[in-house]
Amino acid sequence: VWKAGMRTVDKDVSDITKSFVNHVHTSLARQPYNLDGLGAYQAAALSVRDDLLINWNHTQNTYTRTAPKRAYYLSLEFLMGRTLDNALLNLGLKDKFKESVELLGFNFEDTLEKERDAALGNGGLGRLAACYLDSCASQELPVWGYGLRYEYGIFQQLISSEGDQLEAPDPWLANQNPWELPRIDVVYDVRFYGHAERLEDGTGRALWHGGQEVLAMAYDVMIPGYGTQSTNNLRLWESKPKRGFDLNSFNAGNYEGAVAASNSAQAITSVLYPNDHTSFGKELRLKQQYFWTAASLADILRRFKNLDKPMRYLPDYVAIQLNDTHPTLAIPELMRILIDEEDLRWDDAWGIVTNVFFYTNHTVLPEALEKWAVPLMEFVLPRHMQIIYDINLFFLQAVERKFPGDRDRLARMSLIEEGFPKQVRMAHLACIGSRKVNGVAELHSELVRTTILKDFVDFEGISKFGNVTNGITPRRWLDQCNPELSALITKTLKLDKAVWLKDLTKLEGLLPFAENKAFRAEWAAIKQRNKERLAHYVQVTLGLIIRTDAMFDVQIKRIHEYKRQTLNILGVIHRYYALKNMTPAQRSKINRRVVFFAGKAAPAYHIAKLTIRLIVNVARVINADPETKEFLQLYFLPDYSVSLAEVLIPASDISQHISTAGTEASGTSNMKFCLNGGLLLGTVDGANIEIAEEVGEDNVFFFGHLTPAVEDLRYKHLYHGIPIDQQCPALADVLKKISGGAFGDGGVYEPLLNTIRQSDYYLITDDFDSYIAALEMVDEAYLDKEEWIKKSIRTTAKMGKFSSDRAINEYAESYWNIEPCPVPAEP
Ligand code: 26W
Repeated sequence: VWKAGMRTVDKDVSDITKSFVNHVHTSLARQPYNLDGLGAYQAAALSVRDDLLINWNHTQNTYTRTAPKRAYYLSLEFLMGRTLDNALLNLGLKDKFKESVELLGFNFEDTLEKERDAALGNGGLGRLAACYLDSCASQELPVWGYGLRYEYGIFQQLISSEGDQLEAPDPWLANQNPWELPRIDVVYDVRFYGHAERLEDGTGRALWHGGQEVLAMAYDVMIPGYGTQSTNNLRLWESKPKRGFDLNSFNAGNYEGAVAASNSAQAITSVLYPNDHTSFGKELRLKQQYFWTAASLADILRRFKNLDKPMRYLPDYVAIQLNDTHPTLAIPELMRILIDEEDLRWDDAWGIVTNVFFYTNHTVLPEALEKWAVPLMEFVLPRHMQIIYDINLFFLQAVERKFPGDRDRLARMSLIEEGFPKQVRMAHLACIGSRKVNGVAELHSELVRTTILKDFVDFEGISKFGNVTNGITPRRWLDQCNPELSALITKTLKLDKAVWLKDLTKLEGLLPFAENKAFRAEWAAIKQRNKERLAHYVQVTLGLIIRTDAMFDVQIKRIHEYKRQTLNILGVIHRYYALKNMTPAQRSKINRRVVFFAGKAAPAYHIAKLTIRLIVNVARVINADPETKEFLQLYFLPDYSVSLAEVLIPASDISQHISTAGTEASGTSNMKFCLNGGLLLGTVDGANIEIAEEVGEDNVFFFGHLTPAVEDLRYKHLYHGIPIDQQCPALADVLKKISGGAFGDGGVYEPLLNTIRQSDYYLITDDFDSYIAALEMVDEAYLDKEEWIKKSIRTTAKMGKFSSDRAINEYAESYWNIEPCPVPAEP
C-alpha cells in the first residue's frame, strides 16, 4: 500500500535554472537572452528529462535485479497528449519549475503550450491506455507498454467555410521529441510473405522463409509515476529497411526498385489508421499489427530468457494484455516461436500461450469486430495461417466432444467465418487464446457474455469472462487540468494532495461541504473561471466571442452515428425554434445555453462528416440571429485533442453521453466531466450506469429506451414503420426545417436525414421526445443555482471509483497476478 509523503526529486530553483541554461547552451546551441518560446519549452523539457532518466534507470535496474512477474500492455494506440506538465506534477517539481522559468522571463503556461500533443490514438481506447500507464507507474507496478511509433498521429482536422471536415497530416515529430530515447541497439528482424513448409518429421514444426524482412527499432518513452520514483517504459517500434536499400536490385541497375523496397519497409509505421469502430481489412494495417506484435514478443522473450528459466515458466513471469483484438496475432506468433524455434510440443505450447494472454474487448458493434480475409493472411503470414487452422481444428474437436452433433454451434464458434472470402474472426482467436476475457463496464461485460461471446461462455465456463470498469487518471484529469479545483479540494479535505490523488475515494470527504454556502460560492467561482479560461482560449484560437454567463453544455468525442451527435444537434434546432416562437418576456425567463461540440470523423465516414457540416451550418444561423443569440449559442471547435479536452472539461456544467442504449462500451470522458463537477445528461448505457449508481440518480439526467428494448424497436422500424410525423411530430418539424433549407442547401443533408427516416438504426425517433424532456429538466434544475452547485459537489465527491488506479489494481490482482516492485530510495 502506498504511503503518504511524496518521493520527489530534491532540487531547488537555482538547480533548475542552471540545468535549463546549460541545456540552452549545450543541447540547443543557443543563447538564453534571445531564446524564443519554443526554445524555452525545449530547454525545460530536456532538463526534466534528465530527472526522469535517473528514475527510469533505477526502476529498470530494480526490475532486472528482483525479477518480478511483469505485465505488458499491447496497444496499437497511446493517446498521451502533452508530457511536460504531467512529468513536472508527477515529479513534484511544478512550482519550482514555474518559478525558474518565470525568473528567466518566460510565461510558464505559454511555455507548456508550445508542446505538441502526442496523438498516437483515435479516441477512448488509446486514451485509456495512456491513463493506465500513469496508474501502473503510480502504483509501482512493473508494467511496460508496447506500441508503434507512428510518424504521423491522428490527422489534424480543419473545417472548411462550408463546414466540411478536411484532414491534414500531423507531423508531431517535426520539432524533435525530447521524451523518447532511440535505442539503436534494440532491433529485431520481422518477416512478411514468403513460404511456410511443414517439416514431415512428426514434430509439427515448419520453416518460414523468403519474403520481405524489415527491421524493428525501439524508442523508449519514460512514464513517471505520481509521487514515486517508479518510472516505467513505453516501448514504441519504428520500421526500417533491413539494408539501406536492396543491393541486388541496385547492382542490376534497378535503382528505383532498390529504393521502393526501402520505402515499403518504412511505410509500415508511417501513419496511424484514423478509423475507430470500422475495420477495413487493409494489407498495411495487417502488416502494422504483425510487425508490432512480433517485435514486442521477441523483446519480451529475450528479457525472459535472461532469467535462464525453461519456457514452461513463462506464465509465472509474463502477463500480456491485449488491448482489443488488434494485437491478437501475438497468439499464433507465440505458438510459432514455441513450436518452430523452441521445439515445444503443441499441447505444451498451447498451455503456455493460454496462461500468458488476457483479452479486453472494447466494443460490441459488429462493424468494429476485426476479421481478416484468409487469402490475405495466407499471403502476408503463411505460417500463422497454418497455425490458426491448427488451433481451430483442435478447438472445434473439443467443442464437438462437449456438444456432439451441434453443427450450427461449430459454425458459429469457428475461428473461420465461411464466405467469399473466408475470414479469420480475431475476437474468437483472442478469446480462446487467453487466460481471461473482460469488458470495460458492467453492462458491456454482460453484453459480451450474452451476445458476441455467448457460445464461448457456454463452452469454457463463466469464470473466464469478467469485468473491469474503465477508469481515468485523476492526476491529468483533475489536478493538472483543473488546478484551482484541486487546490480547493486539498484545502477542504485537509489532506496532502498526494493522499487523495492516490486514494480518490477520499473525495467523499467533500460531501458535508455541499451544505456550506461559502464553500459552494468558492466551488462555483472556480467553474466560472474555467468557463472564462475556455472563452479566452476560443477567442485567441478562433477569434470568437463566447458569453460566459450561460450554462456550458458539451459533447466531445469521435463523431459516430451510435454516439448520436445528430440527436444533440436536432435538439439544438428544436430549442432554437422554440425560442423564436416565444415572446421576449418568455425568453427572458429561459436558461442561457452555450452548446459545444468537438470531435473527428473517420475520413471515409460520410454520414459522420455530414453531421459536422450540419452542426457548423446550424451554428452559423443561430449565432447570427439577433432574436435568440443571447439565449443560445453553438460552437463546433475544430481539431479535438487531449489538450483541448483539458480546457473544455473543467468548464462544463452539463455534458452529453447519449449513445443508443447498449452501444457505448463504457465511455471515459463521462468520468472526466463528473470528476470536475460537471453533471451528466445521458442514456442508460456503459459507465453512465455505474456513475449514476455512485453519485445517485437524482444527480444525473437519464433518458431514452433501455438496452433490452433496442432490438424490438429496430425490428419495428423495419417491418412496421410508422411515419415520423405520427411517431414524433416535434422531430418531423425539425427535419422539415433542415430539408427546407433553413441551414443552407437542404439537399446536402438528405443522406443524413434518410438514416433517420429509413431504418433509424440508432433510434433517434424513439428517444427524441424523452431527450427533449430531459433537456428541459436540466434547464429547470440549473435555474436553482444553489441546488445545482450541491449536485456538482456531490458528483465530484462520489467519483472515487473511477480512478484508473482502482481499475489497474483489479487487473494486477485478478488478471495479471503481479505485485508492486518499489524502487528503493538508495539503489
Ligand atoms: C479496427 C478498427 C477499430 C479501431 C478501434 C475498431 C475498434 C476500435 C476501438 C476498440 C474503439 C474504441 O476506442 N472503443 C472505446 O473504448 C473505450 C475504452 O474502453 C470505451 O470507453 C468506449 O466506450 C469504446 O467505444
